[in-house]
Amino acid sequence: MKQALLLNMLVLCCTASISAQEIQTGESNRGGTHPNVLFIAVDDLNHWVTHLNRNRQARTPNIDRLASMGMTFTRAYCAAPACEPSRAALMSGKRPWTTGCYKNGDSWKNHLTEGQQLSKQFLQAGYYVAGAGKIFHSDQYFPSEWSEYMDSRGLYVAGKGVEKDNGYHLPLSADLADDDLMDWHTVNWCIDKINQSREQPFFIACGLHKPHLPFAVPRKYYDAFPLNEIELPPHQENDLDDIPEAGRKMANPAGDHAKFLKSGRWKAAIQSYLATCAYTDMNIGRLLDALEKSKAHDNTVIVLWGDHGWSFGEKQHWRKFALWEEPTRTPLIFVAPGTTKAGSVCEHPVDLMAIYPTTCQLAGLPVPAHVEGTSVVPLLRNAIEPWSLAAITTHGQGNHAVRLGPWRYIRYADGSEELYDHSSDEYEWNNVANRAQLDHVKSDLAKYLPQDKTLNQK
Ligand SMILES: [Ca+2]
Ligand SMILES: [Ca+2]
Repeated sequence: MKQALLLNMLVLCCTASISAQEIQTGESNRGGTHPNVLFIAVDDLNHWVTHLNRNRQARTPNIDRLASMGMTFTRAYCAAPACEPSRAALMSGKRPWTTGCYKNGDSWKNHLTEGQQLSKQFLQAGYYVAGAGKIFHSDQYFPSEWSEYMDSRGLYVAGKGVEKDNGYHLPLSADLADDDLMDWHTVNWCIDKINQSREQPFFIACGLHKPHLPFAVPRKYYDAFPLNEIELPPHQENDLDDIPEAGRKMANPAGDHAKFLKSGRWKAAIQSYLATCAYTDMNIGRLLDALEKSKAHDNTVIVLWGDHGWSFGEKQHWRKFALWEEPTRTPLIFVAPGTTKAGSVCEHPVDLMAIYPTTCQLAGLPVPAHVEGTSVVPLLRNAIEPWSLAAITTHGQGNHAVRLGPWRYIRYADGSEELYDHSSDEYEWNNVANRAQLDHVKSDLAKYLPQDKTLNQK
């Protein structure tokens, strides 16, 4: 095993100028070149975590604990507001407009090149690379890109006895135990891998399925959020009036929103999401506790991300699948011993394309040429480092949002636009795209969109 590692590392040295003397194992390496990596992917976790202050009802002490160990990004955005394209972009390092994987159903394996994904980069460098749960859409993966992957047969993604499309609340007739959900076992499996003794450093990817629908978790998590205390998110009933047709179509007010107004269960849905996030937070806490007790505790880079945001009736929109702040923003936390300071906060907008190159750089690995994102290691060292890169989100061919400084600029495939100024409008209620004096802002932000004009049209 050691020989294979050294051989891999020597091959790597030719391209990355890493000397063989620098190769150390995950257990003994303190602040060395190749730390372990704990990579935590959370499905459908929006910015309702306590430390981001978007929703004061949120209770996520363990995610907040992780944030306090390193740097949290307060303005982190997905590359695409849906599971499949978001994860395909993040893990491949290539944007939707490069791969053509734009939406759920665009079978990601047909759009990516086997051998290019982030985990493979660590495998090639001699790491032990383990995956569990949902890293890519539908828990699929290329077996050649992992040392091993958790066998999830017999486990219940939605919860034992819960229908996959059960929706927004635990059925009144049912109850669940913590271990009736797959995430419990995913975390157990990852803890086992953290504690196994081996010569190489590890890259362990823990893909949690919650808080994705159905919002069904053990009843005790609901008890922490009494329904009569639940508050609706800030919203305006006429918010869509200044939004172009393409945006109103994405909002789809006649869909989920009309149903919730009719059923009167808007607050119940929010209660259920908060409860489901609390279950997820509990699992993340177990993972962190195990890491802290392990030999890897002081030499492990931790990255946590959600694959996109979630709307709860803002703009009469529900779920992801749109280009505004709520469906695109997600937690992003890096803990990197020797690089990040405990409790640091970065307010520059960044997108999740940064994860591939940043994780490689923190681990002392080369960043492959195909990777389109930019490493945020300079920001991890200094949160107020000048930063001129924008965060970009794409939803279907030709529809993009650009986030830079206080601005969000949306341009749809038909050329229609929205512009929001977060310095005075953090909920994006006032579309100022038609103000002539802001034309220069729109044209500055449009420069970040694909230069090939066919990619900006449908
Ligand atoms: Ca998702
Ligand atoms: Ca509006």
